[in-house]
Amino acid sequence: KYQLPSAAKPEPRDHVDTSLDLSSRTDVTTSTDWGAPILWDGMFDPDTYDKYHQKMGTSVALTVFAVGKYLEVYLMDLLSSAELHFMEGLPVTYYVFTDAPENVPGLQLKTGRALEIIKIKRHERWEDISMMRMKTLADAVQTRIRHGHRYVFCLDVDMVFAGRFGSEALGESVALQHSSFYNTPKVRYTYDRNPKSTACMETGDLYYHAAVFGGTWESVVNLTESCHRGIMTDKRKGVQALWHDESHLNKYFWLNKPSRVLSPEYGWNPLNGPSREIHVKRLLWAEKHYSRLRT
Ligand code: 2GW
Ligand code: MN
Repeated sequence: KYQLPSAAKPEPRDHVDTSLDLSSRTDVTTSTDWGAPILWDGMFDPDTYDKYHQKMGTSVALTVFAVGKYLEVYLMDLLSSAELHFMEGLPVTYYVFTDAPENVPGLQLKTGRALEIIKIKRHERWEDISMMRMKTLADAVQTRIRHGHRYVFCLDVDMVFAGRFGSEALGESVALQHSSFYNTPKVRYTYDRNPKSTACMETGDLYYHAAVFGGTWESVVNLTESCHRGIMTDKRKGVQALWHDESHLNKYFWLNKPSRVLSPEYGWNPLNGPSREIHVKRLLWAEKHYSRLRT
């Protein structure tokens, strides 16, 4: 049901890849075992990517789920910060999936940018709110997003942009290295280890954060459908993977190697404290307001 690892290769069509300088950073790992770049500040010239994608007419979709209290608590900060930092200079459509479209705040968008609201049902269990995003995304990308956008980025809503998150991040299949694990030994990675779950894995490459993933619309369909199949197989057996959709995402990227990996600059947890390797914070975890969210 999952594609074989051999099906994964670094994106060959993305000619601007040759403008990455993997040796410009010696303090961090800049490439994976299979040759995918891990993007760190200093490895690329932002203008090269912007000019290339402007010439190509690249258009990007950003999807986000804001169900229940997450709408009022997080959505506005994410979207307004995205206006400043996400794919600046390229056409972008935000797809907001929510159970309460009437509560989506009005927002003045820049030229070339649009917001679409898709009404969804609210799942009873919070694990399902998170996991069922995979199914909703698979459907939405195939029925509408793919017609207007070559690339899709799928984000958690509890995030805030703080620096450039630009066209250098675009690629065939894009994963984010989890900021809590980029410096830790593999044995500490919190993969699902339950043999009863389809997400189970004994070993892996990196630990990826499900808060950000993306790529071409075709690869996002492949990812979201594969993860959803795994989630549903588990459900039929009464099993739930340790970190829900994130466990399935890690299994997927183990079997289908990403062509591009984003360093933790693209998903930094401010509670991690200062780190010498992090020169730019591009996207931050927002604060967890548990008292407001889980009541
Ligand atoms: C989630 C947990 C508990 C209570 C409510 C919710 C909830 C999530 C909600 O009420 N409304 C809602 O819209 N969500 C959406 O699911 C929202 O987009 C949110 O960003 C996403 C994932 O939930 P979140 O951000 O609270 O979970 P994290 O930050 O611990 O996320 C990691 O682990 C998750 C699985 O447990 C996912 O894999 C997620 O992608 C990871 O970043
Ligand atoms: Mn989150």
